[in-house]
Amino acid sequence: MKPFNLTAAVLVVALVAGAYLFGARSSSRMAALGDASTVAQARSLTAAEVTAAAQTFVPPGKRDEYMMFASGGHSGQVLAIGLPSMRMLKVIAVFSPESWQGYGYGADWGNQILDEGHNGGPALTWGDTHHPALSETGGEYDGRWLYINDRANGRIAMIDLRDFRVKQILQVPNIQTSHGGVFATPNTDYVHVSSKIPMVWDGGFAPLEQYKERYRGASAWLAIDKTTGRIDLARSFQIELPPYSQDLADAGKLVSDGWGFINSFNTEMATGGNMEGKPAIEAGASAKDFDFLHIINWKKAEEVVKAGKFEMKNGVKVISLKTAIAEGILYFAPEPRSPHGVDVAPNGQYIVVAGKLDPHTTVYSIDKIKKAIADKNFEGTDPFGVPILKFDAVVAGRVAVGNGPLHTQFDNQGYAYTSLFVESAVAKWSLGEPYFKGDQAFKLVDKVPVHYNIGHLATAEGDTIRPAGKYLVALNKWSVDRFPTVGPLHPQNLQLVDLNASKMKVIYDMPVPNAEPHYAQIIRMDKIKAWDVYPMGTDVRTMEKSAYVTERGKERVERKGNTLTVWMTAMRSSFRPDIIRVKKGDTVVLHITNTEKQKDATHGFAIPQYNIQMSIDPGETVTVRFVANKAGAFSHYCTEFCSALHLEMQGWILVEP
Ligand code: CUK
Ligand code: CUA
Repeated sequence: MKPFNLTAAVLVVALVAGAYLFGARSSSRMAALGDASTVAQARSLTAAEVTAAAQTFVPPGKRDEYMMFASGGHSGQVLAIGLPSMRMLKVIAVFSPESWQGYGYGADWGNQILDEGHNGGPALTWGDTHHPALSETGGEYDGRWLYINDRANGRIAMIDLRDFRVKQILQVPNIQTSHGGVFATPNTDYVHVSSKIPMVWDGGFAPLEQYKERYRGASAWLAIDKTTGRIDLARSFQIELPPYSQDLADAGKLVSDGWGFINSFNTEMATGGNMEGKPAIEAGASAKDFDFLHIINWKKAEEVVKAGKFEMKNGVKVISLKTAIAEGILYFAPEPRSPHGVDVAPNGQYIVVAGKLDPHTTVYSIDKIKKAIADKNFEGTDPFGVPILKFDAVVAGRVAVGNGPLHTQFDNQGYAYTSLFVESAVAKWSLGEPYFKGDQAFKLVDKVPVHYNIGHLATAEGDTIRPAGKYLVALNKWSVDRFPTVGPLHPQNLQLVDLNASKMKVIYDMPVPNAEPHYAQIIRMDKIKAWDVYPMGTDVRTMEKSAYVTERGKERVERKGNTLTVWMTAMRSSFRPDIIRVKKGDTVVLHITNTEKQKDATHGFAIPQYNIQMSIDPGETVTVRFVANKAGAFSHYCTEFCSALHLEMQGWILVEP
């Protein structure tokens, strides 16, 4: 875009538009336009750019209207980002150690939470977060919990939004790598995740020649404790699936409440072997014209489990494929080859599937699906006996959106927005009735280029029954030329797209320097009710009062045999006690309570020689346990710059030989 000389009139229009957004139309604010005009000219900003700046700028001291939770890909973390400013508010440590938050460096009785999700191999110190899901009440985000899957493993983590910290990591049985989900059902009865690559369930090895017989996928319905947000594996269940690559998934809502939908690809069951005279998986998996949309009646599955028609497999109730078919829990619908995203529209009626090798979105209707099931309108079964609904009987519409459609989101006007990976664009199109009728339905209405190679996209409150419209964020995989070169590994590019006008407009580029965000959800900021200070003595693992809280003045040291236990406090600007004397070989247990009641008064506690680093927030009680197997006079210190005398907040661990 060529910069042009701004006239005052253009600027007024731009700034009024911007100021209106923030509800600030007072004449005192408008009085400074002379300066703004000078700045815009000096920086060669176009009128459109000035408008975009006014739309996205959140003045110092003011707050964003929305919070976006974006996954962090193989950084293993979750990002919290303010909208519309696109300012990064927090990196939430989830599957990878993070030293600022003291996550994975000895806190919580020795990284108890991080270590929860073992997969049977060595301790896992990274993950690949893909799909965050906010908890919902009545089909709307309630701001209580956030769930996220680990695509690298069958793990799922729960983050409590009272303190933005992980409370639970669960290795879901029978799932080696997870992708389908996480999604929450409309009242967070369950969160769902399904396998991506099938695995041998009986824990053992099976040659790939036995792929069809021995390998299986799983759809996991993980029951949520309504007071803690924790996953209760005992009340959870799984449904056995054929060894296809189950891909993304979404929950039904309103008319489709009680149903879940999972895409699949590689229904060819290709296993690769491109140096063994067989096609590579990418070719083998794209041979057929159709794969299968998995349609799961989870309410019925719940009843079947109650009736005892399940087997225990590796600690979880499993409905076998045979039972799922016999009980009418699982149906397939053909979907154009190699689909990726499946997304349920706000009214629950439409289920949108986008296939990367097909330039259309395919829109299924739950009414039609239910009717086809009732009428037994099947075109046959798959090799495992799962009934396949007739394509024409369940499809409401198809929309030619462009090349490489992946994921779809929705606004409050009956429009859908589909990411076009190959085309590097977002397509806006209309849904069918009751939103749009006749030839106005299922029509492409707008397209905006994004930079570049968009994966997911997210709209404000986009997965709820009441999306807000307003903003869309394009999560782009490549940034190519958008930012200064920082070496070959470029940042990802998140772009804010304005949905307030009929034409979509990119208004902000946000380089993401530490992660590959896949999916994101955007929640209204006023729904987040996070704490500034913990109730005194909180154990963050349980959010309850720790048995090891120490009041100021009640600090003490106890020795039992080879174990030295210290009840410590941290307050500006000292630890009490500040000297800890042990013998080489002792087990040292430190219970440290940050007795501050002041916002921001976080202390750190580090013993570098033992690779220990903790972050102790105001009111928090944390425990670290280590064996003092190295003799020496080691200095410990507070890592958080907490006060004018922060540098003095230090002491000794004296390990006598
Ligand atoms: S996947 Cu990453 S762009 Cu895991 Cu949701 Cu589509
Ligand atoms: Cu406490 Cu620095």
